Amino acid sequence: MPRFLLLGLLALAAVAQAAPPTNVVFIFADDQQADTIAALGNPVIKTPNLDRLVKRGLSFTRAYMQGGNNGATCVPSRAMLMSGRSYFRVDEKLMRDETWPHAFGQAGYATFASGKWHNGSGSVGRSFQTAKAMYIGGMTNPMKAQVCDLLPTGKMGPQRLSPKHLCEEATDEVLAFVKGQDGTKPFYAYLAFDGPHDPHIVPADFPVTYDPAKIPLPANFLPQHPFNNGEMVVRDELLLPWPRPPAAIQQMLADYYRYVSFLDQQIGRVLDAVEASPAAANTLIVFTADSGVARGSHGLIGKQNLYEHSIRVPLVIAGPGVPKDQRTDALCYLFDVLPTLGKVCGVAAPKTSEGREFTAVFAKPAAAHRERLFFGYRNVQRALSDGRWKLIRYPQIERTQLFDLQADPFEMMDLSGKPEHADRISGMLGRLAEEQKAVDDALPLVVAKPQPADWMPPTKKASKSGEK
Ligand SMILES: [Ca+2]
Repeated sequence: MPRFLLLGLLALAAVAQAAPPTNVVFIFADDQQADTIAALGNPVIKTPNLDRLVKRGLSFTRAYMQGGNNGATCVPSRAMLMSGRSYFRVDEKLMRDETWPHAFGQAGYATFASGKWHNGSGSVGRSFQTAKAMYIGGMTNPMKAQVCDLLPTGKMGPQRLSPKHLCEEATDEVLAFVKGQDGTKPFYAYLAFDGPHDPHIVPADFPVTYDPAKIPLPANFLPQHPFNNGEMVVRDELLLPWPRPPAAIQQMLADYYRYVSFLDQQIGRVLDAVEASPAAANTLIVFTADSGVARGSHGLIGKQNLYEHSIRVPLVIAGPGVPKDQRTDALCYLFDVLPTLGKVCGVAAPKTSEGREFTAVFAKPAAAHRERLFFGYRNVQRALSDGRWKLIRYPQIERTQLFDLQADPFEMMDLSGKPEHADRISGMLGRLAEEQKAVDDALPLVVAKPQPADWMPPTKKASKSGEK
């Protein structure tokens, strides 16, 4: 037998024996709180399709985004996700390091993206082979979004008005990509919604609505944050006046939940399409978000803080090798997710990725992942959590909060003044400084001249700063 024929037959035999490669469909929401999924315990919201995904997969109750360096926390969060780099080292424009989607492409995957991109138009083509209906900017009316496609040159093409709600249009494009796969290559599809970020606009005929009067205020609602956290008048905080009007919070939650339900409908279309495709058995589906957000909790509206409602994110993973209808409270960062998918899919990590893969949690949901998590927001907030004890430090005002998340998941009882916790606080501050040192975070935890912690709302409308 000629040698080339023999080699060809051997190669065919190897293909026939190997398990089919694993595809990925990655769905990414914008500012979606971790507790906005009905199946995970929210008694008000309607999310039948996320509930389906929860039943099919593993839900993470302690997945977090690590921080932000301005009001637009979308930007570092997405850069961390794509690159696997931590907040303190990530290049927000994604022009310096190789990204994980690029690594999937290098490993033979067909890679595709649609929807929101917030890391500069130059980096889409560094990450994905194909991209359609990409929205490059920060905040928009999703019914009037300017989108563009990636050209074969690797640059973004001209902008055009999205014919539908941005999230629906982006979903259409992902469905077309998934349906167009012929099985010759595994695929990696990324669908990034521009919601439920405000403004909370969905098509007028979307049938799911919520009665604001029936939406409970957050358990940790306050009319005003009790002290100056260093970011009191950023854009998001100016969405509602002080003291925060309870009825306005309820209306905001009603609109926000409606948006989540609209996204849930899009997610249902994706689940249906994958389930109906030849790739159904070998596709991982991931749902997560770039951050949470406050909706009246602690007197805050935005995500420019390190409370759980703002940094904890929903994370559900379903597919081959992942247990069904299970929960895990393993601690992880968002930037651990793509290293995990890389491990499952046999994709080698980019050299600069720092995330740690957590496939051990798939095998055993009770397994631990990270021992502790470290968070930062600008030069005004740092935090450390081991899952139970959480310390937030506000260096500029010489203030520390300590919460027992087990007894007080809503962070309502600051224990920092209790003498019995003095050793714990000094220990945690020491570990916080160690975490800072490891990533060259030079922010002093103690400043020479602290500012007053007291804060009064601005009397006239403050100038808007930051966005997204
Ligand atoms: Ca966001």
